[in-house]
Amino acid sequence: MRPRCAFRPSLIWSTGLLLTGCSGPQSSLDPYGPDADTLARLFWNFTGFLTLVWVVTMFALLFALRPRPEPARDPLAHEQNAEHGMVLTVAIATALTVISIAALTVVSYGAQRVLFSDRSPSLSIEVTGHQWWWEVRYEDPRPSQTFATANEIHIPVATPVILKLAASDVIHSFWVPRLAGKLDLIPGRTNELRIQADKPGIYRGQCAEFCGWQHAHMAMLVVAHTQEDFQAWRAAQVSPAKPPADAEQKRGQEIFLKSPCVMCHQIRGTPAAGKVAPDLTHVGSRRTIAAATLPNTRGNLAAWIVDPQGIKPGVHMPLIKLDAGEIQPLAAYLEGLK
Ligand code: HEC
Ligand SMILES: [Cu+2]
Repeated sequence: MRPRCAFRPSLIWSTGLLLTGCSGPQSSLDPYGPDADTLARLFWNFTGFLTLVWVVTMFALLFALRPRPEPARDPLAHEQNAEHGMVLTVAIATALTVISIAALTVVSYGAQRVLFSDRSPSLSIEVTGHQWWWEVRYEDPRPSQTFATANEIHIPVATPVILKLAASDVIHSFWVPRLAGKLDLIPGRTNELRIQADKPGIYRGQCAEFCGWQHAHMAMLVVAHTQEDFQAWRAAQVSPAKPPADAEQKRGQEIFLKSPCVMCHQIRGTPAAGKVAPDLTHVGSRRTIAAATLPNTRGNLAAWIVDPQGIKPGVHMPLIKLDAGEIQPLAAYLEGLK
């Protein structure tokens, strides 16, 4: 079963879905996992309570502005009365403010406790932010079971997953609003974020910290599968790249292997072993390329190879001179790497 984009049929979020297509609404108010749920609830509790505060304040203001009778015969006594009333009002207002802020602090602390509680994760994934793509590495005690992919994080549903967030160049920020809160990726240290999806589906996220020119083109998809589908996906990804299926793909592979592509990109099962760019071993299995900038089609692969700088100006992939006849086989080969 291929996961579809998850959404709830409510008016606001369906409108968002129409606007954004299958990427779905990226809204933290449309939670699909326990931690995102805690955050959404925190937001609504704050909003509800502060609305109440606003209404009470407005009533108090109207009450204070009400028309009042002229001072009676004894102006001094009237003034004293008024002053007494004011001191009392200010005292009550101060006390209510302190109580409110303390209550909100307790509620917020409670949410933190839930977010940082121990729910022993069964899977941890290393996510490294690069200008401007996400490296996703599935570690395993057995080196043969370790593999990397890019811009697409696959997880099993209903399972807490720990993401070990790092950065290779500048600070990025990881945010998939429907699954969890936001956390920075900082060069030189590792931050841990727990995500969990309750339903199979595709959840879009993006970098949430300005990280340079193409920051806006640094998105990613989290794909949540049932346990069996996840194991099948993992088994497929662990395996080395498929050999070319026909003459055109074979020619594409030859072109790839004799081009500078191999300096940056890895395709396991071939001599290409570059480590500074997305692993292309199973690039054909991904839904998008260039950090969710383009749908992954043969046409877009060809367009990307012909002019990466036109699609993502400033991107760290140079324009490589290829003959016109070399583009099609190359794109066919990459598309075939399912
Ligand atoms: C100097 C290093 C470098 C070279 C050489 C290079 N690339 Fe890239 N390539 C990158 C980087 C970096 C990215 C990620 C760009 C981004 O999304 O910001 C990338 C992205 C890609 C992607 C999209 C992958 C994905 O999953 O998003 C494809 C396909 C690709 N390159 C193919 C090629 C081909 C084919 C060649 C040779 C003709 C090549 N690259 C040469 C650095 C390089
Ligand atoms: Cu960014």
